[in-house]
Parts: sequence; C-alpha cells; structure tokens
Amino acid sequence: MTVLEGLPAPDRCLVMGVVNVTPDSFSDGGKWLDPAAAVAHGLRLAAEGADIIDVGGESTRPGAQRVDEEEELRRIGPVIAQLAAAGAVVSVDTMRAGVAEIALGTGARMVNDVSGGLADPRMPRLAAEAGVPYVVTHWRGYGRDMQERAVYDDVVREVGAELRQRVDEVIAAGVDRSAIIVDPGIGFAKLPGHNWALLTSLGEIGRLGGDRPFPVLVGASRKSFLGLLLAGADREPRPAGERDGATAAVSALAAAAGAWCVRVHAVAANADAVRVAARWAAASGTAAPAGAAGRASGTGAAGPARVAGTA
Ligand code: PMM
Repeated sequence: MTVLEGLPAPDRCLVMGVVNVTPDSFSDGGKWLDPAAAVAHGLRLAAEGADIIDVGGESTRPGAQRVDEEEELRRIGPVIAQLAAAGAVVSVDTMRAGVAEIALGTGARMVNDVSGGLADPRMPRLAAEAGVPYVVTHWRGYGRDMQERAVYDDVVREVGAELRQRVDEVIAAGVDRSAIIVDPGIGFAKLPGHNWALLTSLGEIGRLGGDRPFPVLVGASRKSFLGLLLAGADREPRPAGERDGATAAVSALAAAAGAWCVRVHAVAANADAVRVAARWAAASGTAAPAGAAGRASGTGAAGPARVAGTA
C-alpha cells in the first residue's frame, strides 16, 4: 500500500477545496476567519464535491506579511478538528512543522507545504515520521518579495530542477517516495508567462527529469494571471471573485493533461470540470483517468504517455 492510498481514489483528478482562515488571502481574505463560518464553508465544499479540504491560516499571496505560529494555530486548530470529526479529508496548508504536527494530531491527513520544506527544515522529517502525503511546491521565498525572484531563462526546466532538488532532500529526510506530490507553485515567484508555460508542461513537471512520475497538484484558482487574461477593454484585471469560469477551464485542461489534483476555491464548477475531463479521456480511448493511474502504479499520475508527451 502506498501512502496516497489513504486518500480518496476516484477514477479522475481530485478536487481540493480551499478554506483560508485568514484576514488577508487575495480572493477570500476575512470571509472564513470565524471558526464556525470556516467549518460551515469546508462542509459546504465537501458537499459540493471536494475530495480534500485544504485549511490554511497564513496568506501566501505576493506582498503578504508572516503571521506568528501561535496565531496560525489559533486560526486553524478548531477548524481542522471539526472538519475531520465530521468526516472530511483535511489537508493542512502550512510552512511550519510545529503547526503541521498539531494539525495532524487534530485530524488532518496530509501536509501541503507551499515552501517544499524550505521555510522550515523540520517539515520533511515530520512528514516522514507521520507517514502522510506531502505536497512539495516550487517556491523561491516568502510572499513579501517573492515576485522579485520571478526570473527564469527556461522556467519549465528550472522549476523542474529546483523541485527535483527539493524532492531529493525530502526523500533523504525519510519521506517515502510514494507520499510525495509535486506542485509547480503557480503564482509563487512566477509571472503570467511562467504560469502558462508550467501549466502546459505538467507532464514534464511530474516526471522531474526521471521516468517515474509524481502526482501533480495544480493551484491556479483565481490567481492574478487569470485576472490579467480576462481584463476588459480598460485593461483592469478581472476581480478575483469573477475568475471561477477561467479556473474551471484550467482544471479541465490540467485534468486532461494528467494532473492528480486541482486546488480550488469554487468547488462545484471544478468538480464538474474534472468529471468532464475524465469522461473525455475515457471516450477518447487513449487516456487512463489520472487518479486511477497514480493509484495503480503507486508512483504518481503525471498522466498517460500520450498526454505527457504533449505537455
Ligand atoms: N496557492 C495558495 C495557497 N496554497 N498550495 C498549493 N499546494 N499550491 C498552490 O498553488 C497554493 C497553495 C495561494 O492561494 P490562496 O491564497 O487562494 O489560498
């Protein structure tokens, strides 16, 4: 049994619903700061079709200031406990091992570390000891100045190489290979062109230069490159709350390209989108559903060869 077998395993790309218990996240900051509101929101997302509920207490948006550990825990502890008690599969979105440890003790089943173990070097060891799925995201620094680091000659190659190094270090810290999910870190030290290049290269990101692909998680929901894409004649970016149609389109395409999971704010439309992608792949007769492929091989689901080759 691989570590990911502890998670839901439908024959399609998974949907992770976002619950940001923060005052300052870019698209929903302040909406779910009250624990009861956050729990109700998480349960609503689960009812709408989220396979996993990702709970975070620190905003990672460009320009965000850090929150201290005590406050982060105060925000998410009760929310995770109640969602887990209600039967939801909960992931904790944190860069701190101390927070992850308490979250896992409270019922979270997965660690989503947007720094890929760079922010807190104790994190990989904790994930190893807990034996839980661990999302390793491409990251170049904290939100306050990360966009200054969005400098690449070949973004797909460089993000792949930097992620490969993170993955190697995480494995060296004891994390089982089958517990690792990779994430290109859409919007983290990336300009819009970088995001599009990575989204259209998910197969390459999953393979990370090797033959055995890792499952790939994509977090593009409502991000500013979509606002820019949808800007009107006045060139004003489309507001974050009006980017869900574009997000669902990205989810369908990412799922068709073999993504293992999409992390989204508006679950219903994205849950539909990944189902369309799975049915499309089945009807085309050439592509296995991503989630099933990852599960069967135990090595991940960067997608079938046909799709990966075009990525
Ligand atoms: N993006 C955000 C937060 N957590 N986690 C992963 N694995 N990947 C992401 O792209 C990601 C993340 C920022 O978005 P939010 O503020 O809307 O949650």
